Amino acid sequence: MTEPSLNTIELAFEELSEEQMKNRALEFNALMQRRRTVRDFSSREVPRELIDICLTAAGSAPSGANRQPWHFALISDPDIKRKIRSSAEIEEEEFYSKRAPQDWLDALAQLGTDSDKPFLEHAPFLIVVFAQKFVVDNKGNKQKNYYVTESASIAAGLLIAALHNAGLATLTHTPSPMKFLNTILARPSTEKPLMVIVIGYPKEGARVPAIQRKILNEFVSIHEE
Ligand code: IYR
Repeated sequence: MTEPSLNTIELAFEELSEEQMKNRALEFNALMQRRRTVRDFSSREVPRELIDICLTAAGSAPSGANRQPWHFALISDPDIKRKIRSSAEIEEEEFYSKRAPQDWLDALAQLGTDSDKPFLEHAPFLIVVFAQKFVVDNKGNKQKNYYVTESASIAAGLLIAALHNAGLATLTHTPSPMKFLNTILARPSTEKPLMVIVIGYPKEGARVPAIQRKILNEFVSIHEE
């Protein structure tokens, strides 16, 4: 029995037959296996409503103490996109020419990435995912959040899946360091930028690296009775 003081509502659990469960699992897996990170974006417009729906889905993520410690900055303004591109390229230039150790550059070789980031300007939407370390209330009191990186990353994962499901292409971009995103987007220093999600349609004829996903037994260990 639940504590009488705890405010609860009935769980809206949808009971499925085993056959339905398997079909849904197979269908979802097939959908997700078709997701690829795209780096060549068309500037073709994307309906704004789709993005709002996918963001709403992302906001359903579980979070530490239900603090929902994420903020998503949705950007389509060309001036802001240009600023983000130019700041990211400065950092990336440093990364590729100086900061990155050789083993990191070797690991990236299969992806064909470099410091040029035209998609930051040309894709119709960018979403910057921020993790809220603290929330400051209107009296100036700092309220701490919990598991902020984990929670905001789960929300970001749901967003990427939702966008893919809606028929859009994404790129998870992580310029490093990312502090410039707080400045450009006027976000408080209590928020840590985690990643930029680039959203749009792929450029016609876009190609992606011929890389493989690990198979199940390469990333799962079984601990059965
Ligand atoms: N942030 C750089 C480098 C980069 C790093 C990793 I790890 C990648 O998976 C891909 C790129 C860039 O965006 O080019």
